[in-house]
Amino acid sequence: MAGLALLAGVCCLAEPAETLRLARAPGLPPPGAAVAGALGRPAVRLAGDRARVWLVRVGDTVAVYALVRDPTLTPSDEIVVSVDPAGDAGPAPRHDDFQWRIRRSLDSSVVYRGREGRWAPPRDDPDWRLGAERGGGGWEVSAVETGDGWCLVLRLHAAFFEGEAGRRPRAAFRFYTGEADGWFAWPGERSGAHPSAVEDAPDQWAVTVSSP
Ligand SMILES: [Ca+2]
Repeated sequence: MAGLALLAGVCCLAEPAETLRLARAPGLPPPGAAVAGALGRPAVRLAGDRARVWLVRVGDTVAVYALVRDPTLTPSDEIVVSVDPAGDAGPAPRHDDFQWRIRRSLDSSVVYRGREGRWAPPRDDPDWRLGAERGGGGWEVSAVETGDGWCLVLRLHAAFFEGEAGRRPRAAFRFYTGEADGWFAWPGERSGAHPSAVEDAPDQWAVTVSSP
């Protein structure tokens, strides 16, 4: 029986990760509703296209585009982009892991780094907010209203997506529209857990694959 239980455990651990397509593009369009036409097929689409994500590389930049249909602006509207640059897929955030918790009101956004299994804000200051800044070390954020929602572009230096020791980097996304049914996470949340649980578990994130 112990052998069977062990086998079942191995079976679940071996479940393949989702893949996230990193596309090449001739240029980076400005944020707005038009990105859907400019960038073609999204890498991620959620809840009947209520939320879409594209991951695009141009030169030394990898840009995350997210387009959300959310007509009602609330202070808690947010898009969370989590990246595991080394692709070591820890069960909890590690030192190489980054998380951008971007609010629709950009000033309220927070950038976290993994530290000893948790997400730590800059200088470990729980009151840290982006304020008037729009970037930091190797990243830059912009967002616009689209009429029926908003569009985010997070430009990252390609070093965030180089991987390490043959491992591909991983990433995950989570959206919140301020409504009770407005939580969307990708990859899928752990069964029975809140959609936000996946952003604390790099081993649940999608493996990036570059398309030619
Ligand atoms: Ca909203």
